[in-house]
Amino acid sequence: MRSLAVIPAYNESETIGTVIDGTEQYVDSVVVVDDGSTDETVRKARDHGAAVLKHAFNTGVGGAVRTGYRYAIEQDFDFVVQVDADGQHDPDQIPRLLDAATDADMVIGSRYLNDSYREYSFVRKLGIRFFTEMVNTLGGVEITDVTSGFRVYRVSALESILHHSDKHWAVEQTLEAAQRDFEIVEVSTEIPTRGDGDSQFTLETFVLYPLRMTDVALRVLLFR
Ligand SMILES: Nc1nc2c(ncn2[C@@H]2O[C@H](COP(=O)(O)OP(=O)(O)OP(=O)(O)O)[C@@H](O)[C@H]2O)c(=O)[nH]1
Ligand SMILES: [Mg+2]
Repeated sequence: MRSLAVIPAYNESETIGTVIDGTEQYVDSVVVVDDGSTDETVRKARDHGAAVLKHAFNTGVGGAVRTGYRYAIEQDFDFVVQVDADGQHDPDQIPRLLDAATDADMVIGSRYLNDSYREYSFVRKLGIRFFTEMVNTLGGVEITDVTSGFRVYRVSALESILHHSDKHWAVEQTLEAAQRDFEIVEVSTEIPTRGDGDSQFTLETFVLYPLRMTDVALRVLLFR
């Protein structure tokens, strides 16, 4: 069984090295998907021994992880471990996620199965709860943290759920998996709030979030 860590990264030069160092011990290969960074992210990733796939311009987290999934499919890996480059995901939890993947197609590291969700802002928590409920209701599953990016996938399952959205990938992908009756399990992982760098959540993202999510849900339900 070969595992590949996919690390989406956009201007994360402060943290990328530590994340790679922590991750590589638990997987067979590490690929950083550089999403058009303008800082030292690519050089640091290479210095720390990761393979780097570069987007010519910034696409958003969804676009970055999709590039990583395609690479995993092309290179015949069995499992993908998805880890953020900003240091919010503790690589030492990877073995627990991989263990859970023995009997599952998708493993989500949930901050709602411990107290770490409490650190997030009210609006952020509201968003997470809303979209988690949406996926649970529409997909007939019972998960607690649909927007978590700390995940493991069975690559054979990934092929049929490749999301289309560049920004709000998690809802689309998880709903698709739920509708196909893929086995989705969650593992409790502490996910502290971001330390360094800029978040994908800008004011614009917050305002457009509900519209984009509704769009994504309709697309999955009606057209896929
Ligand atoms: N901000 C941002 N991150 C990106 C982008 N493309 C890839 N990423 C990477 O995707 C991962 C998740 O992005 P984050 O901004 O940390 O999203 P988040 O963890 O949901 O939000 P925070 O809790 O505010 O950090 C990080 O490793 C980013 O470096 C992008 O266009 N914008
Ligand atoms: Mg983050």
